[in-house]
Amino acid sequence: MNDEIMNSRETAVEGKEYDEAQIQILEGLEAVRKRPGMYIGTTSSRGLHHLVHEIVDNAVDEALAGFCTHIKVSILPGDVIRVEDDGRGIPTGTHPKTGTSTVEVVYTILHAGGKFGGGGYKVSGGLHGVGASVVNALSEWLEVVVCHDGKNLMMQRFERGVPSYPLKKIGERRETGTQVTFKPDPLMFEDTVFDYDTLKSLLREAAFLTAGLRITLTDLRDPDDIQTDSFHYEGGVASFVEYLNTNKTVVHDKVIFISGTRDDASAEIAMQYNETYNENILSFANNVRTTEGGMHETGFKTALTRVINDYGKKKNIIKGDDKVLTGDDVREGLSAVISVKLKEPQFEGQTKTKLGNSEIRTLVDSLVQEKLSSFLEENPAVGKAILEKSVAASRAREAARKAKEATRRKSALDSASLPGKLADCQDRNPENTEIYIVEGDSAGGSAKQGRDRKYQAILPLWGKMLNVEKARADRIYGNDKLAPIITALGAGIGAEFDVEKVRYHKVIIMADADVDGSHIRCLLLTFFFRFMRPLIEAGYVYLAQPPLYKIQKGKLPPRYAYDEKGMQDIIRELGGVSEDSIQRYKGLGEMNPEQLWETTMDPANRTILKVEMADAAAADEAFTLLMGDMVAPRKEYIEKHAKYVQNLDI
Ligand code: 1YM
Repeated sequence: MNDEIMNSRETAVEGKEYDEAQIQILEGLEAVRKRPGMYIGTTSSRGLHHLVHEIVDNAVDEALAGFCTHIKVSILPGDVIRVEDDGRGIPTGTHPKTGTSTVEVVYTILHAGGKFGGGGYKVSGGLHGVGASVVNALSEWLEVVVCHDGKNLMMQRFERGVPSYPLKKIGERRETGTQVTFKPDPLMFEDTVFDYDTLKSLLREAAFLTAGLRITLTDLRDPDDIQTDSFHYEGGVASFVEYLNTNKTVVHDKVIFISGTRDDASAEIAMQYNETYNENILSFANNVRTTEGGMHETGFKTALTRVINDYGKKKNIIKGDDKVLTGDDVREGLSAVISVKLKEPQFEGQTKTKLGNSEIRTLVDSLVQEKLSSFLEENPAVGKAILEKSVAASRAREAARKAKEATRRKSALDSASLPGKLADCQDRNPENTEIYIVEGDSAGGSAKQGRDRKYQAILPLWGKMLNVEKARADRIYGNDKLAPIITALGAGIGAEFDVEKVRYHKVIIMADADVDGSHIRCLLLTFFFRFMRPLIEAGYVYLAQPPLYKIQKGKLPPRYAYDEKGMQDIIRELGGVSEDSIQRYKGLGEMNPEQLWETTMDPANRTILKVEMADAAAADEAFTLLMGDMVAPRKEYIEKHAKYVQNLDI
C-alpha cells in the first residue's frame, strides 16, 4: 500500500496539503473495510447486491438529470459486474482541492456523490447514501472508463480502493458515457456470487422508478447460457402498479397517479384496486426500497383512510349507522407504489429500511388528501367501485370477527378446568344476554332446564368460595371457583379488566335466600368489587330474588312470596289458606325448572336487584368489615342482616 501512496504522490500538484488529503482518503477507505456493515448495512448477499445498486444509482441520477437513456448491467465471468451508461461521463478534469481528477475524487472520497461537480443538489442515492467510494473500497479491484469530452477515453484502476495509477488516456471516443467494472472483495463478503433474479428485480424496480429509462441486464458468466432482460417503462410508477396487478382483475381500468413537490422533497404515488383481498404497497425513498415502511407510507395510509371515508359519507355510500371503514378495509385489494425523493433521507429500523423523515408524511398526506379527493369527484364510477369494495371488506371483517369470537366462546366452554359447566346462550350480542351465576349443582341443573337458552347462560358454582378480601390477584386467577367466572365473562381481571369485552350485560347472582346464600353473594360481590369494579359501575351486576314461599290454594295458580310480609299479603288476598298450602323453600334446588323460570328467571315476572355503587368508598369499607380479618364485627353484621347486600346500599 505504501508503494501506491508513493505512486500517487508522484502525480501530486505539490506540497503538504496533498499528502494530508491523501492520508485522510486512505483512512476513510480503511474505515469502510474495517466496518463494511456500517456503510452498506450488511455483508450478506443483500449487501453484495447493494454494491450494484450504488453504481447503478449514479447512472440513474444521470438519467434523472436528463442526460442518460440507457444503462447496461452485465455479470461477467468470475462474478465481475460491469455498469455502463450513455450520460455525460464523470468529469475528468483536475479537482482544485485535491489536485487529482474528479473521477478519482468520486471513487475515493467518502460521500463524494453530488457534492462535487458543480453547485446543484443531488439526492443521496443508495441505501445509506454512501456512493461509489464505498463500492470501490469493498472491491478487490475496480476500473472506471470515461468519455466526458466526446474526444478522449480515460481510465483509472483501483485495488481495494487505492488508485493503481492516476486517470489516464487510453484512446479516443465520440460518445460520452461512463463504464464501471468491479469485482467485490471476497475478504469483505460472505458470498460473492451474484443472483441473476435478484439483480433482475432490482433493475426492473429501478426502471419503473425512472420513467423512460432503459435498463438491460445480461448474464455472461456461462457462455452457453447467456441470459438477458431489458426494462423500459414510459409510465414509471403507474406502470409499476400495472405490473403488480398483472393477471388480476382490476376494479377500475386506469391507475390513479398522484405527484407533487414541496421544498426539497417530491413524491409520486400510483394506485389501483384489484379483486383480490391482498394489500400490496411498495414504498421507496430515493429509489431505495423501504421494506419497513416509514413516514411516506404512514402519510399515504392515513390520508387514504380519511379520503375514502369522507367520500363514502358524502356520497351516502357509507350510511349513518355504518361503521367507519378501517385502514385494512380501504386497503383490501390495493396495489400501490409510493416513491419519494428527499435531500437527507433518514433510514431507521432493524434493517435500516424505514424512512424517518416526518416532513415526508405531511407532504404525502396533503397530496393524497387533495388529489385523491378531486380524482374521486371527477371519476364517480371509480369512486363508487372503490367504496363498494371497501364496504364489502368491512362487512367481511365484521363477520370474521364474530366467527372468531364464537370459537373463542366455544373454547371457554371446552376448558376442562371448569368446576361447574357453563351452559352458554345462543345470542352473541352482550346487550341481549345474561348469565346466571348459580349456587349449587342442583339449582344449576334446574336453571339450565328452565332457562331461555336463547339469551340466558348458566354457570353453576359449588362449594365455598375463597375469601377474596385476603387474596391477591394472582391467587384469584388460579382459584378454581373464580376462574370459570373470569373465563365466562371474558373480560379479564384487575388492571386488565375491560368492561367492553364483557360477554353479558346482565350478570345475575342467584343464591339461596338464607345465610349461606348471603355468604356466597357477599363473596361474589367482594370479588367483583375488587377485581372487576367497572362491571358494577356499568350496572351489569344483579341479584336474583328467588321466592321464599309458595302459596297454592286449591286449583288456583300458585303464588310466590319473597318475604314474610309478602306471604301474609297473599294469604289475606286469597281469603285465608290452609297450613298445607304454604311451602317454604329451603333452597333454589327445591324448585323444579318451571317454577324457577316462573319465579326467578322469567323477565316478565321476576324481580332482580341491580347492584349499584352509589358510594364506592362506603361499599369498600363494608366489604372489608364483612370479609376482612376482624371476625367479631363481621359475625355481628351477618347475624343482623341475613340479606345484608340490600342494606349495604350498593
Ligand atoms: C456506471 C456509473 O457514474 N455515471 C455518471 C456519473 C456522474 C455524471 C455522469 C456527471 C454528473 C455531473 C456532471 C453532475 C457523476 N459525476 C459526479 C461528479 N455511471 C456514472 N454520469 N457531469 C457528469 O452531477 O453535475 C459524481 S457522479 F461529482 F463528478 F460530478
